[in-house]
Amino acid sequence: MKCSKCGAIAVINMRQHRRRLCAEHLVEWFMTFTQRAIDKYDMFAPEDRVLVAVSGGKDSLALWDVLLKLGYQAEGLYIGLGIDEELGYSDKSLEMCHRFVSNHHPDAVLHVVDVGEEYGQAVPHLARTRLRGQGRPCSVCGLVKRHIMNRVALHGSGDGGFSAIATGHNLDDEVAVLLQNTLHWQTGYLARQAPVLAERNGLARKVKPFVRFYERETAAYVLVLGIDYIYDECPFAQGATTSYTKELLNELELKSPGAKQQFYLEFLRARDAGKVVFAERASVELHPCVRCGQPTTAGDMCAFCRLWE
Ligand code: Q46
Ligand code: ZN
Ligand code: ZN
Repeated sequence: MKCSKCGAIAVINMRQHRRRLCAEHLVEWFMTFTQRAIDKYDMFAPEDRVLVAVSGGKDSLALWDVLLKLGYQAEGLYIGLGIDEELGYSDKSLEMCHRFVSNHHPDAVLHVVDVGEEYGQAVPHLARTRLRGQGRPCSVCGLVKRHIMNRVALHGSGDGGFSAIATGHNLDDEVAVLLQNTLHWQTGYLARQAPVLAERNGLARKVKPFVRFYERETAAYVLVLGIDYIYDECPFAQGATTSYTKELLNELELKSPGAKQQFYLEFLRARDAGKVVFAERASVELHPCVRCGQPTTAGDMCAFCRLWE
């Protein structure tokens, strides 16, 4: 298998792009394609300070790497959830973020917020109390992560805010969510599933520069550059609906290369062209939480602050 650009040995065959690329041209293509997504969806500009949510996984580290190489002012945010489950999951993932900085970008700034240290209870413990031992901690975890990301994006670590939060969601992630939202006709979620969510009423701008990359492409990128990342998934992710949906979509992709990309991009096109209109829940008014000041829809106190009551 030869690189379509230079004839050297190709490391990846991307059937949906009709391209095979060698290591050097994969890196070049990956950076250009990221820049194109940033421009196309008008995500941020070189003068903007961008907060990259890093988990120690391949997608978020690849994103941070590319943004720094493209010359953006990208700082990392790692949220320590305190997930151990005899695997030391959180400790290992933080270690990967530190290793990434020291091996690849020694001048990069990594902000670390440890939920247990800062708020007194780590996520699994908090979830067990709140959910009375029922089910996965993911709903509580998601709420905590969103709150902290928003807080840091708005105020930084006391050093001013950021123009946007960037996350490493890739095409596989987005398509899985899209299928789930469609199966349940979650029109409110469908309305808000976009590469960019504008800033509004105390909610920071959110961007996903990798929405057009397949997961195997980000995996190839980190592999070629020798970026070390945490291979294990969060122990609570196992058996989640998303994993099953991803398997289904992989089968579809195998039979019909490019199917995932088409499903997602056509959804965005149809929505932007007004062919499908999903109304966001009308009349949801946001007002500041009496305790933390972040926006909330219900009651005086936001869901995050209520967690600790
Ligand atoms: S939500 Fe659930 Fe993830 Fe939190 S508890 Fe783990 S799997 S980390 S994306
Ligand atoms: Zn090449
Ligand atoms: Zn609050």
